[in-house]
Formats: sequence, structure tokens, C-alpha cells
Amino acid sequence: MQLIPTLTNEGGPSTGAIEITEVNITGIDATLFSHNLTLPLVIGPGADKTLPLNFFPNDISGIKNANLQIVHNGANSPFIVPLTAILEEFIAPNYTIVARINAGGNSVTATDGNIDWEANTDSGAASGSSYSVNTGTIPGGTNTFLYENRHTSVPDYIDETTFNALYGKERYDATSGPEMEFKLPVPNGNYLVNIYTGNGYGPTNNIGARVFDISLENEIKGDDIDVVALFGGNGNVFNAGMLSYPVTVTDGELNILFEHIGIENPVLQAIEVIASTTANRSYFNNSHS
Ligand SMILES: [Ca+2]
Ligand SMILES: [Ca+2]
Ligand SMILES: [Ca+2]
Repeated sequence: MQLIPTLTNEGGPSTGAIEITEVNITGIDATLFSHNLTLPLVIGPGADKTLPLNFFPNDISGIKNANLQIVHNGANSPFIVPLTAILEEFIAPNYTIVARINAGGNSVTATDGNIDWEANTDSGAASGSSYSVNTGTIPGGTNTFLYENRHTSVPDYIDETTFNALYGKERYDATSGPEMEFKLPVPNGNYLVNIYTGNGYGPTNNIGARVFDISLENEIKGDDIDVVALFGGNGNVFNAGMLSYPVTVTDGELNILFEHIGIENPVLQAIEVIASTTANRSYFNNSHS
């Protein structure tokens, strides 16, 4: 999951730009939060900048607290923003898995007693019983992600057999043509969208070599996602993880859009959509504005 606070420089032309030199995360649950920002970050007068933060929960439900400390050259430095996340247990009947797609691969029989993973073996426009996708390319080779190197974000119900079957094949979107979008007809309501992703391509297996955005329902949920920065790996070591975003659907169709930002291509290995009967929480508490 990602938190994307926006910082605004409310000063006028006479007060000049604000330069952020440090972004630190402190407090009891600081290790659950991280960022991949390139500093210093300069915000001009009247301008604003987003500050994407990563949040990877641990297995203990409850309230998670940390503080974001922003060191800058303005008057109120350091600026402290409290971060709060609430982890709820992920159990039926409050949660139901409504779609599973093995992007780029064959159907996979579930080993957790839940629904199976649908096939997605056609490049270009493709569809299955739960989804359609407008474009994308499936490479001929097979990825070599190691199960023992999986990021902590990969759920425990993904066993080694399932992991290998899902992550072995992928779907990416070339820069040409439209941006890749999955569409799933679903009843209106609250969902959690899990994107299983990792970089399995040698030439882009280092930080900064592949960066993309993910939007759900026309809202950026994953901003400047760099899967190597998030999940580790480099050279011949390929690590995989999972991104998880809450979303509310109000138009009968869940839209999952992968967008280029100019650094290589978006890539994914699987999608899982979970319906929640509990309301989506606001995971970010910003007492300043
Ligand atoms: Ca494209
Ligand atoms: Ca929609
Ligand atoms: Ca796959």
C-alpha cells in the first residue's frame, strides 16, 4: 500500500522555494513505512509535490503509528506529520475473493481453498470470465523469482507452488499504443486490489531502471513504483512482492490502469481482487495542511 500526501508551499513569490533535505520516519512502527524519494526536493512558491510513502503491514492487527519528519529550509522545520494505519484481520465473512488473474500465464488451481487463478495467455486484447484487458505483451521466457527471496508483502496463502506458477509468467505494456488497463465488472462497493509484481528482466534489475504508476478508478494509488527499490534484488537475484490498494467502485466496473512515466514499462504477474463488506479506512492522518 502507498500513502501519497501532498506538500504545498503556501508562500508567495517573495518567500521563495522550500528545499526538503531530509525525510525521516520515526516512532513505534517506523519500520513498516518507507520511501524512495530522491532528495533534496524543491517546492516552488505556491507549488505542491506528492510524497509517496510505502506501507507494508506486519502480521499483527491493530493500530500502527509513526511520524513523518520533514526537514526543510523554511520556518517551521522540522515539520512532523503523524502516520496512522489500522490493520484488520483478513477473514471471512467480511472479505471475499472475487477475482484472481494469472497475468501472462495459464490457469492455476488454488491451494488455499479459495477460487482458482484465471488464465491470461494472449498478448494484445484479451479477456477471461472476470476481466478484459486492452493491450499488453507476454514475453516468451519464464521468470526466475526465488520463493525464499519473496518480499514480506506476499501473503502466506501464496505457497511455493502457487508463487512459482504466478510469478513465472508476466504481462508488460510497451510504450507504443494505449496504456494497459484491466476492467472487471463488479458490484459497486469496497475492494482491495492486490497487484503481484516484480522485475524479472535482467537489464532492468536495479533501482531506478523501471518505474511506473498504477491507478484505480482514475486515482493514482501507486505513484512512481520501482519494484526493485521496494522488493530488493539486483543482477541475477530477482525478488517479487505484492502491492495492495483499497478502492471504492461506484460505476459497476473496476478499472486498473498501468501507466508509463518514461522509465521502461509497467509489469505485473498476477491480480487479485477482494470484496470487503467493511468500509475502506482512511490510512493517512494528516493533522497539518
Ligand atoms: Ca502501451
Ligand atoms: Ca470504474
Ligand atoms: Ca503470472
